[in-house]
Amino acid sequence: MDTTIRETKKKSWMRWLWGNMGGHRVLYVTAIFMTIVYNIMQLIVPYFSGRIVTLFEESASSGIPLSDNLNEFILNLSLMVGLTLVRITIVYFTCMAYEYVSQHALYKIRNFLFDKIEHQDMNFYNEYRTGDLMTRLTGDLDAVRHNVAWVIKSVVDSFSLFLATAIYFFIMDPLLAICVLSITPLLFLVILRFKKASAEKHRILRDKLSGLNTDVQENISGNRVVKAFAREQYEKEKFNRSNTSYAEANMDTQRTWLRYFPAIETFANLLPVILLLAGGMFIINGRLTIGEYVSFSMLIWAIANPMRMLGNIMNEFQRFAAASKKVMEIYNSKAGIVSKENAIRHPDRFKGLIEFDHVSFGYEGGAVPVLRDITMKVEPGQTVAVIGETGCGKTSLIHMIPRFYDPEQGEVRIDGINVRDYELTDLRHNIGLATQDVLLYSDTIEGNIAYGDSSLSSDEVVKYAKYSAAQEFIDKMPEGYDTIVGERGVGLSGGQKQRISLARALAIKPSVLILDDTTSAVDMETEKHIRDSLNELDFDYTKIIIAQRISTTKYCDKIFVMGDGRIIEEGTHKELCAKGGYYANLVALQMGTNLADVEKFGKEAI
Ligand code: DUT
Ligand code: MG
Repeated sequence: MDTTIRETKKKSWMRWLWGNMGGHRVLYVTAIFMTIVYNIMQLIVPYFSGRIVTLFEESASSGIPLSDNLNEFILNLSLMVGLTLVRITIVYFTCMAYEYVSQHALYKIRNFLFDKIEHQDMNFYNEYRTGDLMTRLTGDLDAVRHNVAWVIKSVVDSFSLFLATAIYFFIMDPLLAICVLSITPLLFLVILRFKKASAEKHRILRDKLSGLNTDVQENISGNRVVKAFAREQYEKEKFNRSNTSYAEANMDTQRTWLRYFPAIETFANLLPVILLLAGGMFIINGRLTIGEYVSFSMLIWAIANPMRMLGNIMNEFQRFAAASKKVMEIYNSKAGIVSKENAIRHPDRFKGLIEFDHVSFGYEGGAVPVLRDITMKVEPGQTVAVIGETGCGKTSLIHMIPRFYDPEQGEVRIDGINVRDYELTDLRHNIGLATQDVLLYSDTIEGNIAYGDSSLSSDEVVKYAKYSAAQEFIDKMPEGYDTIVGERGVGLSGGQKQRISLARALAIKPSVLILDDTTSAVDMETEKHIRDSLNELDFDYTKIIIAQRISTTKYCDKIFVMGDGRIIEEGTHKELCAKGGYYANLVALQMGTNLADVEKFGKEAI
């Protein structure tokens, strides 16, 4: 894994969450404090019940009727009911506060993550699968929110209730308290062992879910390929395997919980038994009053429940731990390709001088270098072609200009300045790129063309559609420029998509236009139309065209022939024909003539 895109700084999850609660921290701390308060208030009912029973007991033993003590009875009862109402109100507002803070933190983290993902470089996208990233932004984030709203609250709940009750027990009768609390260390031991066992299970479960999501995502976006090869059954079985594996991981996680659950439950249930035994004996020997015993027995759940809950909390916490690790990895990641400090601002247009100076490059994890010592120069306003067999590195070459990747050696310069020195957005705003794989958004055709510049008027959209020979087919569509295309919209042909993508690249009035095989799917006549209209554009720009057809390259000012990551030939159409090398062979092949004729033509033409 590349260390350049990974920030090594490790923050604990607590500090990380705390950092994301900005603006709501006081509310969160208040909620935690109020959680402690309302848990202490849980002692109200048992306490007053005990006192009321003592009142009954005293009136029975002294022979004074309860009616004489009515005021005290009513006071105790009213306090019990009144304080309980106060407690319920506190519980209500506290729960709301947890929910509010957690939703805000989630909102903040989600926005931040989206921004992080948006600004990542190509290496990041090569490394992470879409389904996995989607899982991080949805399921994992929800586990994080659940931790803020529920897990942390439950921990505070359990510990404060347990502690308050334990203290209350000690005040009433230390010996009985020790009897009841004697089994708590055993329970903690069980929970610690459970924590160890469940952490790994949750990690596996989380990875299986991500695998499942990736399968679904790939099948939806690649459905055409599945259909073309009639591989539905195969994909169904593959998905079934992922699904089974996920279900099994879920079962396994549950089984781990169920293995420890009986022990936790048994210890928790032992408490009432101990209370009955010890309390009964203490009443018999007069150590405890009935009233105190009532308080004790009403509070036994307050000791047992937190213990029971602890297992559950630990389970949820492990789910959070597995998820937060994934979320924090993206959160703390750093894109390798960013604007450097004090980068040069260049909001204006470039003149368009492009130079490659001994550029070498290889993909991460790739065995061989893809670009080897490339040196080339494109003058402002020139139109140059890059041609070469498939896989020779043409796309990789042009990806160096908008800094999709940075060279390992050498540098790429625009107007004499290393592209690394420019502010990244300024650099990219100046480059119009029609990529080899056309991606259109689920938007109208107009929206797609105006993607790089939302302020574009409808007239301008039409103008660029005309330049890219898209106007005609758009006009024929039922809703014209308002037709929704892309994933959910009307389907377009490969050539139509290419033309919209060209219009989109032109619409930003780039000072450098790069066309990566953009006219490969359009017919010769349309290609000519595009070529002619590109010469009519009302702004100066440098054009780099990757093409396979001689009909495209022969009008260019210069042609660079690439082979195996190097520039193997360069010159004009005529010069290269005369040379009798790779290009001349290609001409002969595409024109249906022989090499000798091509060479002859070249030599005569020079
Ligand atoms: N390559 C990678 N990772 C990538 C992209 C490409 O390893 O993300 C490899 C594949 C190939 C080489 O780099 O061996 C050059 O690829 P490029 O896409 O630059 O080739 P091309 O000249 O544009 O080929 P085509 O004409 O098929 O578009
Ligand atoms: Mg390519």
